Amino acid sequence: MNRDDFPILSRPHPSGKPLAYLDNAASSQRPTAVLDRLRRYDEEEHANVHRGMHHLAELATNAYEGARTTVAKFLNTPASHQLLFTRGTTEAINLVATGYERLKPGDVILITRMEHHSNIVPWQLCAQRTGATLRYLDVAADGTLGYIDAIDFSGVALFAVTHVSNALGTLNPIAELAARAKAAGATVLVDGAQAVPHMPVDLTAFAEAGVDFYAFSGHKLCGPTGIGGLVGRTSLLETMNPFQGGGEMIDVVHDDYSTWADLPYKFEAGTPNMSGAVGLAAACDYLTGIGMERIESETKRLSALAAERLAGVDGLTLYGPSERGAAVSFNLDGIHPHDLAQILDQEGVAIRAGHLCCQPLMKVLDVPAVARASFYFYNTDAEIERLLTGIATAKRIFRI
Ligand code: 7TS
Repeated sequence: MNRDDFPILSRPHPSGKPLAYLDNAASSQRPTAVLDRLRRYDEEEHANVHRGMHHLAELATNAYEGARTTVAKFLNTPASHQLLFTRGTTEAINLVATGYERLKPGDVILITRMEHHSNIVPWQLCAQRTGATLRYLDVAADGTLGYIDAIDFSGVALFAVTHVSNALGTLNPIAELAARAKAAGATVLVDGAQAVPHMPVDLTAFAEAGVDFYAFSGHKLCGPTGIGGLVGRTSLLETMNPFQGGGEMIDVVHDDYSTWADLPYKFEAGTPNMSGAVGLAAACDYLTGIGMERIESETKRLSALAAERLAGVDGLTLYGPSERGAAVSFNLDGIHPHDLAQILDQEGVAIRAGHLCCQPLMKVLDVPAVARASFYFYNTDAEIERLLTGIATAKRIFRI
């Protein structure tokens, strides 16, 4: 679908074979619409935002604030001041984990064993600083969080969970989880890095269900690197400490203390990533043009097809639930995932291998690493067949 919009997908590959890019969970590619918009911003609209009194500063400010409105609308955010631009998901979660000062000794921070390190390590640091206790929710054998009503949220002050697992592809029932956590009095943060690229996300509905913070990255949804965001509940953002100090985020600077600017600027110290925001907005417009429902069904179709084809390979273990997002992880008996990835690269097929920044999950799976193919709407059935052919080649080379 829309493959011709992505120049990089037809670039030559050193193998002499066409590129089959199956590493979209790590980063997606950028369509011409986004590349053109970035170039236009740089050639015609760039200056520093909010500061200048001149024409270009006004154009840059309009482009940056226009981007906020577009991205906020893409996620159906209740109000655009609730969208803070960050470098990505990692920075968004760190912003909450360092600024959310209500945690105290005895409070529980609950996360799950399927989290990416960026939704684990900031909470470890937060627990060490505040004296709160970090607790893990287990992953059931089927790769889900199991029966939601059975989760013990007692004493949980903060619950952080991924919307979609980057390793298992698990689609977590966020509204249900948030409602249960909220009923127990917890603040709820959702890592949306693997969800926003692939499905319509309605943050107004999520906020009503109990989600307080939602983090995402632009580079996984056809946008540039170095830009993403955090959408937060206004009342919490207003009472949280700023993440960084500097220009733009202050109201008045006295000798010994300062007062803060209104939202969202309180959390956007220094010159922001204007071109990144503009590129991200162009990516949102591009995806909206295709339709997020269409994107969701195409990605699910591709990952289901890949899972079905992989399940038929002798000696292959597939991880994750039967209904998945875009990521399909597996291991082949007798071949380390790194070796497999290298052989596939020689066939022009790009996958990811390793712990996928999910070491606690690797312990649950009892493996040091996995191989992962991850899809986006521009992938094809033929690329899945090339993955299968590459796996057959690897088995021949390793004589298994
Ligand atoms: N959360 C999830 C669920 C992710 O998949 C990732 C990146 C992040 C957070 C961090 O996002 P960042 O943009 O701030 O780096 N995931 C991957 C991956 O699966 N392979 O490479 C990066």
